Amino acid sequence: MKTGFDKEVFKKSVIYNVKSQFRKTLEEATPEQVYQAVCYAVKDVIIDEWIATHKEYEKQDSKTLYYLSMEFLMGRALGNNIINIMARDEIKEALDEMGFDLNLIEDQEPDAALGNGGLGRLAACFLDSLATLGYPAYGCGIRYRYGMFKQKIVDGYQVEVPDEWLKNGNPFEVRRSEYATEVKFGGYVRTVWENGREKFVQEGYQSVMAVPYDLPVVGYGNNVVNTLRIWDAQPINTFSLDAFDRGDYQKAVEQENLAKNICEVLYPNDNHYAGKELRLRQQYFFISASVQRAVLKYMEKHDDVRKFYEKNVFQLNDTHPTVAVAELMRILLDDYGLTWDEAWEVTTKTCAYTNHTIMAEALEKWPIELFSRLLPRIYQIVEEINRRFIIQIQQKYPGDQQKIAKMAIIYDGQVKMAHMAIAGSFSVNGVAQLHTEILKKQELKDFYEMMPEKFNNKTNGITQRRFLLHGNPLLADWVTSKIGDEWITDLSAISKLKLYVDDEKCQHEFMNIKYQNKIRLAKYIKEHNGIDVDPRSIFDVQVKRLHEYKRQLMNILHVMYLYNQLKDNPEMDMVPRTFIFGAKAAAGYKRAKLTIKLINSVADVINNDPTINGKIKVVFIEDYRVSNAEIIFAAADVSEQISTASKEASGTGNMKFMLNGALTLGTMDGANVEIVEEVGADHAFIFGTSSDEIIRMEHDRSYNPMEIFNNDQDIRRVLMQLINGYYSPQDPELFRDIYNSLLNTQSSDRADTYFILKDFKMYADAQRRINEAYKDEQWWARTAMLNTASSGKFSSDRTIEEYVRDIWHLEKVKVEV
Ligand code: F58
Repeated sequence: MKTGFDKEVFKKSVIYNVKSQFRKTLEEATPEQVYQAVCYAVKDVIIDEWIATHKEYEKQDSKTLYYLSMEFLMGRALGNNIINIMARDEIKEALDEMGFDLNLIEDQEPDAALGNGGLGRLAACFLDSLATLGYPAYGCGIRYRYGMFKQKIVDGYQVEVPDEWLKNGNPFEVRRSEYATEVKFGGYVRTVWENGREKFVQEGYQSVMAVPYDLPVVGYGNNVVNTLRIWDAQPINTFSLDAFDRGDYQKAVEQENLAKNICEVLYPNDNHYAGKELRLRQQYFFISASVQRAVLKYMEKHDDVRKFYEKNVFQLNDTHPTVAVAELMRILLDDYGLTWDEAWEVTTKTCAYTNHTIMAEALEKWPIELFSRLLPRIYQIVEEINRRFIIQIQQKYPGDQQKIAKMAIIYDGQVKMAHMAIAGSFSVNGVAQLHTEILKKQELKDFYEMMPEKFNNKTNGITQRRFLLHGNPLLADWVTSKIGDEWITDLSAISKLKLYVDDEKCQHEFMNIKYQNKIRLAKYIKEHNGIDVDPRSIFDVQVKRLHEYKRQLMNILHVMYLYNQLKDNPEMDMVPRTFIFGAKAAAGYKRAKLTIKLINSVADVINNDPTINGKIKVVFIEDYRVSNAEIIFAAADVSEQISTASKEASGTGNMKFMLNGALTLGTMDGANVEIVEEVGADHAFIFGTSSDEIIRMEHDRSYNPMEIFNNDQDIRRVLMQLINGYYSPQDPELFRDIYNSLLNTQSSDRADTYFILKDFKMYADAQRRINEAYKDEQWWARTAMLNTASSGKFSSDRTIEEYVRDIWHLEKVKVEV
């Protein structure tokens, strides 16, 4: 237990901050201002540890990880920071005494939503674990002015509202203008001869200043504070008379606009890449700045850049940061004069790549024209990397043109980022066992055959500090009262709960906590949706980004099917069920948005039908995000993880539900496979076509959903309701596109691309099994507890230790203050 927190000093600090920041007394201050003042008071505590941590890193000359990622989905900082400095109770008390409720103060904070979904949240969990385990690490990303849009539901439709998360400033950030770095775009490359050597100079370029803002990443109870460094873009010279005088008016305006645009907004696509020039600019912007800084920092204390990799490792979070391979090459070649072979050795010993998806539409490919125009020097380097890589392929597979076609970095007029990431890295990892196997056997088969030693698996994880300790305080306290608090920093210890799963009193306590959390969520739903839900009903939850492969459609079709059954047979024996959805659809993803409308339309009809006695309720929670996710996971009975097998690389929501005692209803996909392995097949509801079978049907195109439609009247009835106005009387054609997607072969797409009809009856059967199982209260309580008790593997602490052991080779640092 950490000591040294002084409640009285803290109170004075809050009062002082309200005064100095807002010229107000505590009584006059708005809740938002009190929130800010509390943050500044907490920051005071953090700052000393932050400084001490970096002093220690320097002293030990530790190897440093740079986790390069376009996305960090951090959520709120205050509550998490308070927990991690181990001052939650004291701060709660202090605020109580001052007449404030900590929960309400926390609610003032906007989520830092600098990410889309799983990939961005994984990065945030990793930072939490790295700090808690005491590993020297930076997160490097972009300080988007607008994060993930806020979702409003208007008349059942998603409306995107800009996320002005920085409107009132960010109390925890520190602007580090002393580390501002120039990043160059465009122009051309001139070759000059200097001391008998070819030199490459980029000329006629436009540039921006990258200015870093540092955010503290507080480790749990260990005085370690790491840094999330997010870069902002500023014009090199603000639009100035100077330039105007020199006739450079146009250039000055352009540079100003360039800087304004780069960090404006996060691209809100999940599992789909936007081939936009601005996106590539964003990528190069934060990578160039981060890599330049990393090299400069290293050279401050070392003299041989050839040994850079001994003290630094870059983890590429998907292909988005892959330009780091070429940027590091550029710096080593052009700024430090290394030979190609020397530079390549350093680069390939520094970079490691994580793959997060096998979805073809997520694989980044840039047209050569765009790439070479925007990054002329980088493109030259990529060409040379490609040339040499092709020679390697030819040596290994003489005369095999196919191999070159499939593996080249530049091919068909495009630069293929995944291929460059693999060629330029010493490690390539998938994010769950099944996913890694599919990479090796299917998607990246040729690469795996050529360089098997690079491939490895790192099953994802989540931080229990946010998703249990912070999100579910009732359960967290209960767990601690049973088995001590070791689980907070070593989740494997949570297995000690297994001792209690047969203890009836414990079962009651566990389910009572679940019930309290369901009341909390019901209250949230009432406040935000105006819908009454019964906390005694089964809370069946699917929250995640909206994507066809995740099959929210199958879920809502099943609700329609169940409703039909109930209408036919009102006496049907069924435990009341609340189907809860939460999902953002990419702004341009029409079918996903229509699915949201369908869910809301079905909800309207069912929730307002008095004849079913409230046996089914359907709720779509608006603006699903990290902060309300914490409340949702804590309250779930059933965790819907129903992706088409092979498509969900891992999933991480599945782990958050499990930790909070929900039972998984899922396909054998992603990390579900490992969840079932841990908890046992009898304690989850597994259904559906296997990934092997799906992959086989994709190849032989043998699947025909029309057969199912013709032979199954329940399914036919549900699908007909999509086009006969049952849920959209004013516009019967409204859901035609969804109907078509399941049955009609349009253009190149196969009908029912994601095998919804194929799996539907198996899904309905699994749902029936849940209905029966829930009636056995004791079985359910035991199984729910067993899920929590079996979730130890899914801590991001475990994941990070595996990355450290196999890839990063970092050393733990101890910090005393
Ligand atoms: C997700 N990918 C995977 N991508 O879908 C999920 O299975 C996995 O658990 C998670 O990564 C963490 O490994 C994902 O979230 C994106 O959001 C990208 C954003 C940028 C454009 C391409 C998709």
